[in-house]
Amino acid sequence: MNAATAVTLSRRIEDAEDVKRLIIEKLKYAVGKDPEHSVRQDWSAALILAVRDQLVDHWMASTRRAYEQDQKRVYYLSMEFLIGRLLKDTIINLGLEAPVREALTELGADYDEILRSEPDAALGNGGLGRLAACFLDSMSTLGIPAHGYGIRYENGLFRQSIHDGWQAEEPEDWLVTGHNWEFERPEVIYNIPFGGEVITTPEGKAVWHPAEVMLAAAYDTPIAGWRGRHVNTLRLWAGKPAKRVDLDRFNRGEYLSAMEAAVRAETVSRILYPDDTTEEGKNLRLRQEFFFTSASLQDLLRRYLSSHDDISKLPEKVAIQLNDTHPAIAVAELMRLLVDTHGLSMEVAFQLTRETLSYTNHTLMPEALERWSLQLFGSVLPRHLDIIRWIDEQHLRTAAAAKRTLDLERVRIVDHTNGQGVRMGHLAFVGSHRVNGVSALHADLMKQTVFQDLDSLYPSRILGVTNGVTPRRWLHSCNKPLSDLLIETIGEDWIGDLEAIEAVAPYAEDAAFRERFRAAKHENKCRLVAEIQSRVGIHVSPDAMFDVQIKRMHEYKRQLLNIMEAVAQYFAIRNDPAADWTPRVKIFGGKAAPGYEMAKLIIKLINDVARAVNSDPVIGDRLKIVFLPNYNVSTAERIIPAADLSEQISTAGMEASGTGNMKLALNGALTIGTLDGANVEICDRVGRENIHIFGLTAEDVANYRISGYDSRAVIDGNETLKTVLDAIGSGVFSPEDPNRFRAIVDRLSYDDYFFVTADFAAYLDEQRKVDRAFMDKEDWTRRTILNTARVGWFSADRAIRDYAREIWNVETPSAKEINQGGE
Ligand code: Z57
Repeated sequence: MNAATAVTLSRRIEDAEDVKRLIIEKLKYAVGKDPEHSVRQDWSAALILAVRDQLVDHWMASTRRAYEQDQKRVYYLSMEFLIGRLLKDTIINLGLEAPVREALTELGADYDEILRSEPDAALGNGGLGRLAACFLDSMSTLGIPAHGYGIRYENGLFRQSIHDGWQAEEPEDWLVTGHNWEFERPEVIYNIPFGGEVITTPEGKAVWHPAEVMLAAAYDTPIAGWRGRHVNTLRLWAGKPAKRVDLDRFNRGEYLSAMEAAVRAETVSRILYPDDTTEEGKNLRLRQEFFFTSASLQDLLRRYLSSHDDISKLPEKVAIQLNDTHPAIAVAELMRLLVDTHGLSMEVAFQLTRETLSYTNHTLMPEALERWSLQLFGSVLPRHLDIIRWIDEQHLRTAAAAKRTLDLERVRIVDHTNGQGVRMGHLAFVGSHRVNGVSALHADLMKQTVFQDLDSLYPSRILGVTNGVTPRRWLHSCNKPLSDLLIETIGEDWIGDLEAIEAVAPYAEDAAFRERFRAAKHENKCRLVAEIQSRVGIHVSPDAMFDVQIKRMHEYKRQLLNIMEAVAQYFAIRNDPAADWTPRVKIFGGKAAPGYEMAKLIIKLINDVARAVNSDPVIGDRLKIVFLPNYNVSTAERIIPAADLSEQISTAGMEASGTGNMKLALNGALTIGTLDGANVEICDRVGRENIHIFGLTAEDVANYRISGYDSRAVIDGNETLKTVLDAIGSGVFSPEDPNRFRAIVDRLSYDDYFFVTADFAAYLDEQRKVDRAFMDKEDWTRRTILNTARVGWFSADRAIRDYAREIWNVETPSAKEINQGGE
C-alpha cells in the first residue's frame, strides 16, 4: 500500500468516532472555524464536506472503470435539474445515517436542524426538472457511466410568498451560502461563439466568424446512487467572459463599460426561466440553450477523443439524451463540430449525429413547442441556420419520396408559411434515432397529433417510456415511518428494486398491519399539521382526510376545478351542518409563472375561498383549505407522506405523464383523477377498484374540440355549478372587490378550453364516493396498502432500464445484482 492510499483510507467513515474526527477536521481546516465558535452554517458546511469525501473514491473508481472497460457513456442534457437537498439522501444512500446522527449529537449539534438548513438546489421548474434529478439517482444506482449536463443558474426558481392571497416572487439565491457539494474545474473551459456571419471560402468551405466569444466553465457535483457504490457526475456550466475587464477602457476611466462584456457573459447562467410548459421566445433563452449544449458536446467529444481515434465510432460509445427540445440545437451543433472542427462530410456527420442523439418529448401543448423566428435564430447562430437548412433539404427529399401524400410544408423543420421559424421539435425528431413520450397515452397521442406526419415518414422512431420516480428519496428517505414498517415486514430489497414492494400486498388483509400502516400515516399527518400551524396559522385536524393538489399552477391542471368543488361543498355544509360530513383538509401548493395572470388569479381565488371557509364557525373541522406557500422539493417531501387523497385532475390528453401521481400513490394516497398521462397506467396496476377515476377521456376531449362544446348549456343545466360560479363571479369571496374573479367565470362560460364545466358534475360525484370510502377506515387502508404495493413499476430504475435497453443500447445489471452488491 502506498502512502497516498493510506491517506485516503483514513477518511473512511466506519463509526461515529470517525464522523466526529472528520467533521472537526473540516470545521477547522476547510471552513476555518474553531468548533467552539461555529454556527449552524459552519457545522452544515463541515458535514457536507465530510460526506462528500466519502464519495470521492467511488467516484474516481467509477470513472476509471468506464475508461478501462471502454464502456458506452450516457449524457443526459437538460436545461433543468430540480435536485432539492442532497445531504440527507446522500447520507442514507451511503448507509451513514446512524453514525452521523450519533456524532452530531455528541458534538452538541442538531442533525435534523442541519439537514433543514441546506438550501434546495431549485434548478428546475417542475416535473421535467425533477425527472432529470430522479434519473441521475437511478443511473448511479444502476451503475451506468453517465453525466448530467446543465446550467449552473445563480438564481434558481423564484421563491414564492403570499401577500393578502396574491403570489409575490423573490429571487432564490441558493449559491450565496456556498454550494459545498461542487468541485470547481477551472481547467475545464470551452469557447462559446455567438452571432457574426458565415463566409464561404473559395474552396466552398463555410467558415463562421462569430461576433463574440464567451466561456463556459465547469462545476461538478458527484451523484451517488443507492448504496453509493457507483458515483456519476452532474456537470453544470457557468458563463464567464473571455476577459474579466477591458483594461483599455478601464484605463480611460470608462469603469462600467469596462465590465460590460463580463456582465453579458455571466448573464447567460444567471437565472432560470420560470415558465413551466409555456415557451418564451427570448434571445437570452436561445443563448442559454446553445451555451450549455455546445459546452456539453465539446466536452463529451474531448472525452471520447482522449481514448478513441476513430470519430466514426462515436455512436457505439456515446448516447446523448435530449430532455425536451431545450437542447435540440445539439442536432446542428454536433454536426457543426463534426464538420467544421473534425473535418467530416455533412452526410457522414448527419448519420453519426442521428445515431448518437435521442429526444424525449414532454408535452403536446402548442405553446410549449419551441419555435424560433428565423431573424433571431440567424442573428445568434448563423452557421447553425445553414446546417439546419441542409438537414431540412435531406429531410424533404425523404418526405417527397415517401408514398404517402403529405403536406410538405407541415413536416419542414424551417417553417416557410406565415409563422416563419425553426421548429425545434421537428429538428429534434429528425436528428434523433429514437423519440420518446413519457407515458403510454402520451406516446400514442404524439403519433396521432403533433408528430403524425413525422411518424409516418420515420415509422417506429416514436416509443413510450413511462416516467418513474426514485424510491430512495420518495419513500425511503421522506417517509421514515412507512419505510421502517415496510423494512420490518418485507425486508429492504424494495429500496433497490421497487417492484419487490409487491410483497406487502397480502398484508392488506392483515388487520394488525393495517393498524400500523394507519399509524405511520397518522404520524406523518401530525408533522404536517404542525407545519401548517406554524407556517400559515391554520389549525387542522390530523383525523380529517388530507386532500392534496401539489404541482405547478396551470389551467390545464385544473386547480380551479378543485377549488370550485370546495365552494360547492362549503355551501352544502352550510345548508345542513348536522349531516354526516367527512372532514377534509384541502391542501394546495404550487407556483404560477410570474407572467401567467390567470394562474395567479386562481391562487388568489384559492386563498379568498380559504379565508371565508376557514373562518366560518359553522364549518369547523368539516372543511379546511390551506395554500402552502413556496412549494418545492423539500415541502413535497413533507406533504406527500401525509396525503390521503391525490388530486390528478388535468384535462384528459394534456398532462404528458405526471410524476407526483406516482409519488403520492407510493406513499399510500388514493388517486382521484382523469384518464390522463400515467394515471391510465396507475389505474391498470392498482386496479380500477383502488382508484377514483372520473370525467372525459382524451378521446372525448378531442371529439368536443371538433364538434364544439357549449359550456353555457352545461352551466344552465347544473344548479350547483351555477350557484358556485355565481358566487365566485359576484364577489361572495371578494366583497372588497366583487369583480375580482369575473374573468374566471367569463372564461368558463364562453370559452372553457380546459373543460372544467364539462367535468364538474362527474368530479363532484366521485368526491362524494371518496367521502364515503374514507369513512370505512379498514377498507380505505386496505386500498391504500394495495396502492403502495402495486406501483413498484413506476420506479425511475425501471424507466432508466427501458431507456438503456430501447434507446441507449447500454447494459444494466439485474435488480438482484443491485441488491446483492459488489462492485
Ligand atoms: C415540464 O415540467 C413538463 C413538460 C414540459 O414540456 C415542460 Br417545458 C416542463 C412536465 C409534464 O407537464 C409532466 O406531465 C411530466 O410528467 C413531466 O414533464 C416529466 O415528463
